Amino acid sequence: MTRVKTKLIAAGLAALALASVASAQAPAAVATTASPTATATAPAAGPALPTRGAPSAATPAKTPIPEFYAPTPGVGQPTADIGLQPQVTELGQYAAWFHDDVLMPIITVISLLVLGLLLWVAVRYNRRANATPSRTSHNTVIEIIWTVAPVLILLAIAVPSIKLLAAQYATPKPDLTVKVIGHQWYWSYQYPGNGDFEVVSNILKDDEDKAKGEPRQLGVDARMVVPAGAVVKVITTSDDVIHSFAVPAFWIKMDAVPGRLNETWFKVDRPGLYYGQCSELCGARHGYMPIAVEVVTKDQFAQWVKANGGTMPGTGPGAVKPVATQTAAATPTENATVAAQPAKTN
Ligand SMILES: [Cu+2]
Repeated sequence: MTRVKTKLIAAGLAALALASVASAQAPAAVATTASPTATATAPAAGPALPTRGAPSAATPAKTPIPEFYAPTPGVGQPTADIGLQPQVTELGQYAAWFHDDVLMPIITVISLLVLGLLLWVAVRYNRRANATPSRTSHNTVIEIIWTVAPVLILLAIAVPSIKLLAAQYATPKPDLTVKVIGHQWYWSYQYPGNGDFEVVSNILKDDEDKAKGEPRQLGVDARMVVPAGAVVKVITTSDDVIHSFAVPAFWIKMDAVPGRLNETWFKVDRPGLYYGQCSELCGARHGYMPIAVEVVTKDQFAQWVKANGGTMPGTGPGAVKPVATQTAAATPTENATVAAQPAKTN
């Protein structure tokens, strides 16, 4: 054990020494770059290094990508009020009711009851007020009450709670699937059913937010767009570390884990702009990868898909072509199998 300890201490000391060497060298490096010769050659040094998340800025869009809605104050973004954001999905409304009208009253009543009991005991049964205490050690009635009452309360909470949990994980037949990919530190959205185009979404600068009237640090250069009234299946995954895709007004939060596909869903009937944020600490710029989901009408959605170079299912050439090739390729094989089977069984 002592040998291991000594080794650990030695390793620690070595690391410290290395760190101090590195910090001592750092100012020297800065001084070199700041020297007049370096400054003079700097403009001819070559193209700037590409930054991660730059592709959206680098690829010029052919058609301007339309944006349909401005943010509504108090909806789909944080407010100064205590409590949940106004919910715009059915599940969110159920969850808000459960929180506000079931859990909060139960919690309040229990807290007040316990506080009352404590005060009662402290006042009525202290040494001065009750000099000769009772020797009671059992009381069947009270013991049954304090066992059964919590069980009933827990059951009353468990039923709506499990119902909500189950509904969150039971995606109805989706009208649209969006694959959400977390990156350090931006989001990208793929639309596999619409020609598989991808939207890369980066945070806006403060002055850009101001100019567009978007809440600070929540505006993005390319929004995730979905049609109103459609069941949207969201598949989350990640490019690097664990992120979490969360939009509070939709009551959704799903981890985006590298190498894994997670699933959640939402259906919003009211068109508008709703914001969220990455909700899993993912590194230095975790706080700067906002989510902006724009819920639009079906026509607006088709327009947006077209502007991104995608196709609507069943309309564009991209949608028809694979189906036709598939049928052509599949039919002879299927026929062959069907024809071969009776021969084999006989
Ligand atoms: Cu993140």
